[in-house]
Amino acid sequence: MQFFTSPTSPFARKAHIFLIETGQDQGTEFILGSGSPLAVGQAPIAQNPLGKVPVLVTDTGAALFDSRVICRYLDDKAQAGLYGSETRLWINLTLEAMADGIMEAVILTVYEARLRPAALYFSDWVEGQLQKVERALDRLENTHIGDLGGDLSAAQITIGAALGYCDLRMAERTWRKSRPVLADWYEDFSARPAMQKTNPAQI
Ligand SMILES: N[C@@H](CCC(=O)N[C@@H](CS)C(=O)NCC(=O)O)C(=O)O
Repeated sequence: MQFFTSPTSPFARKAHIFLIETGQDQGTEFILGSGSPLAVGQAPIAQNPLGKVPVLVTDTGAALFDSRVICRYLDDKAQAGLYGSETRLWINLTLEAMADGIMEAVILTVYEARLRPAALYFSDWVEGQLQKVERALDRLENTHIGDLGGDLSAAQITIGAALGYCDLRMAERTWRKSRPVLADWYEDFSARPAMQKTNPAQI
């Protein structure tokens, strides 16, 4: 398989953790490729016309995106059961959607600061994106810690990748301060070798 990735992309990190945790990283070719809406750069546009990473090209040549499709594929291929069934399935999918939403909101603030001309920087809009993140983190702290327990799951991996991205891009918001239970959970989860190996601070 080929995996198009970028070291700082939280979506790519999520899929990379799935690759490692399902034992499919060995033998997979990792190809760096990222761009932005303003400059395609090394983005894998031949494989994904949207120009986004991650993309997984399977052994039969199918280009899979986005990260949710890739993660489901890897789970299915390895029969890893990371999504579970019945009630667990819907919890895992919902928490994956919440994690993706956190990542999307933070990325939008990064693009706003990096790509938009300074004179057009829209601070209220940025704050609105960060409020989405704050609300989602509160929901995790107050409602979903129980859902993050037990055997390794898609919910754990995706929330782990999202919290890692909060540390990378919005550290000044000190998300741990009012969320001690989530912070403890994340500290434990971060010790997993797959989290360590994909930590953007160490790549
Ligand atoms: N929904 C997509 C989001 C992927 C995404 O936004 N990737 C970013 C990097 S974190 C990207 O490649 N952006 C380039 C662009 O928007 O042109 C997924 O889950 O994979």
